[in-house]
Amino acid sequence: MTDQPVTIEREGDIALIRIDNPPVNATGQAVRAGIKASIEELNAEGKARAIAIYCAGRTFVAGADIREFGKPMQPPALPDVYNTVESSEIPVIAIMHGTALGGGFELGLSSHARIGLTGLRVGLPEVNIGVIPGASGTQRLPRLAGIPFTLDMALSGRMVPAAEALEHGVIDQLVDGDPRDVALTKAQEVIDGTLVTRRTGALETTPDPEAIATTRAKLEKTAAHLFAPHRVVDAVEKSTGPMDEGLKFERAQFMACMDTPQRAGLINAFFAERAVANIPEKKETPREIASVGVIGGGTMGSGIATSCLLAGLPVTLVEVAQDGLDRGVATITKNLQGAVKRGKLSEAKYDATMAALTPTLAMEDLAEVDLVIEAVFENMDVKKEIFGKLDTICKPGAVLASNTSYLNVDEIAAATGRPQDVIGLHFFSPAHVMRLLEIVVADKTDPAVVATGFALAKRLKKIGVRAEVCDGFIGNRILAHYSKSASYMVLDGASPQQVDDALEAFGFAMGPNRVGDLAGLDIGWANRKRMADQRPSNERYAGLVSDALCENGWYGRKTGKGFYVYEDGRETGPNPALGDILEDARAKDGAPQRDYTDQDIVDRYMTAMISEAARVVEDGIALRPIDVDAVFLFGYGFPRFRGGPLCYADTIGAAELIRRIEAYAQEDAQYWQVPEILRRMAAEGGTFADLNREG
Ligand code: T1G
Repeated sequence: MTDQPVTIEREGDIALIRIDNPPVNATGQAVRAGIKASIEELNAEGKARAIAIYCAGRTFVAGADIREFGKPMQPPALPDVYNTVESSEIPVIAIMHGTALGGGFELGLSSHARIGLTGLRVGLPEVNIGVIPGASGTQRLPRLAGIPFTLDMALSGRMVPAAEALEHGVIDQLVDGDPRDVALTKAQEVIDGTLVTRRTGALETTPDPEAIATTRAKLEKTAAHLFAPHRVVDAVEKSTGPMDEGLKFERAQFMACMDTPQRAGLINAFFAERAVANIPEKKETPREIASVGVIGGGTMGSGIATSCLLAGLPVTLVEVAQDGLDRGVATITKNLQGAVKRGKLSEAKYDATMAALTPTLAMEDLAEVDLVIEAVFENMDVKKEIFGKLDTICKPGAVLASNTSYLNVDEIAAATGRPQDVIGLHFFSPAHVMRLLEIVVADKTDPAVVATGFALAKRLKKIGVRAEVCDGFIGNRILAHYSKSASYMVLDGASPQQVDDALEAFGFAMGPNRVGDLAGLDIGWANRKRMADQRPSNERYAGLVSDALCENGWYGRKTGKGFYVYEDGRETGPNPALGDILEDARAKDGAPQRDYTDQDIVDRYMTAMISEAARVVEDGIALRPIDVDAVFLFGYGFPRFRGGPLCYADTIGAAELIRRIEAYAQEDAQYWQVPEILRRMAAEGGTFADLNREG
């Protein structure tokens, strides 16, 4: 923050109000106070005949300062500032460039005319962070552009390109030029009378009860579990009445949203995406990655290759046999054609992107690539053999990465004479769609190679999260723990469908049994067999039901049956054989049967997830709680409005979490153990959010 983020520049009859508050000119307290004081000063002086507000830097005001959210608001409140702008006797125009979002767009709406610069995008993204436009957006935009367009903008949160904004009368002109130059020119036009100005508040909103009703009905289906979207509709509906009443109503709805855990969760999700880039190695210079080799043309390898090709990186795809190579190329082709359909890749670029793929059966063809990503099946011996060969083939300084999802990257690195060049790059399937990339740092990984992993994540438009080596790194280690709690509840008497439905009502896109059916129950089955000799003898076996399904060849969707039956890709109901399988498994397990409410299911499942997530932070596998939140938000379908497992943990509190774990431990002391970090938190009254601030 510069010491004077808002300054007045006087040029004859023109007054410019310049906002300079990097990085995005957010309306922090000093900016709010500066805008209000400047308008008041200029009106008191009575000399200027036109005022133009513009911003320094890469964008016009991009919104309120969301770092202030959840803290006591320091006056002046943004609505008061913008009422001062609108009621200025001297005409005020806004010169908007970059991304004029939220409170920034509302500053424009409160001005008496809006000039967009080429490349401008406007938006009301507040609903994405759990609130509603709180500084007149729901009252002024309908007056300019109507209720339907306002509902579209405020409920989608999308960025509207300048041409569309001009078409809807949201901006008055769209011009080229430097913000300050345009500010002077347009202010002069106001004085000359060639640029007409008007107060938005003086306009009337055209009522549209049908749009309101249709939108309400749609939100009941798509956003029943969310709070803010419904408040948007209520506030926009009020814009057909007197402005002061509408503004008061809007403020009340905004403050109600501010108090919700959903706002805290969505803000955490917003910052999680950015906080994870704050790593110890961030000052290191990444190695140049201009070409990539991918070993393995299976689901993961072809997904990774697709992701690199879409980022403009040439890829050499290596397989051991022609049929595997052909399958890989076919999958990549299908993925890229899908990208064209989804508008992620232009038709024109499709051919060039495909041409950047070099399929080969010779690993020697990787001699000159800057980065190799191994994506073969999860067998340590096979990986060691591959890395041993890469050591002899690849040029010095090439980064050698494994896409392993849980194996020890230190061991893989030890198979080479260059462990400093080895790193884990754990992609999530489908690799060209899922945004998460776990970047696994082995003991000897060079810090520059870690920075290279993060630079690659950015290039691939993924969210890189730093992880240390352990079985399953961050996400899969925690998943391996909490997924047992779901299996235990089924053995205790809950039906798989009740577990799934309860967790989907909590906000998960899919319950754990449906996820198992989707991914393939045989994967977990193989894992349990792999880990059998490492399983503690006193651990309650969680695989009885799933093993029985697999022994019948019921792996889930891919075999038409798993926990559920699938016909033409659609789930038609629970597997009819489940009754006998459950009876037999429960008899073998021997635990007393019990009834679970949906809340019990959520509490146990989330407490299990939180306890292992806490241990992952405690063990230093993840840098901070917010890194674990990012893993689950962007890799495991965790409900965004809850902010991530450890953000959600703060809504429960350490003391209550300990109480729950100790109560559950009465049934199974091996599985339910209180993490030390929770005990310290309870003793100090701390939260995971505190640890993020320390991290
Ligand atoms: N407040 C505080 N910091 C912000 C911020 C904001 N609104 N927006 C971005 N930053 C920080 C961000 O954390 C990062 O910090 C740096 O700026 C660059 O951001 C009353 C109540 C503007 C499109 O929701 O969509 O107005 O990590 O990495 O990719 O009705 O940031 O460098 O320390 O994202 O070029 C409404 C949110 C707020 C906009 C730029 N506005 N921001 O993207 O850079 S609520 C928003 C964005 C509101 C009113 C209501 C994007 C961007 P650091 P970045 P980018």
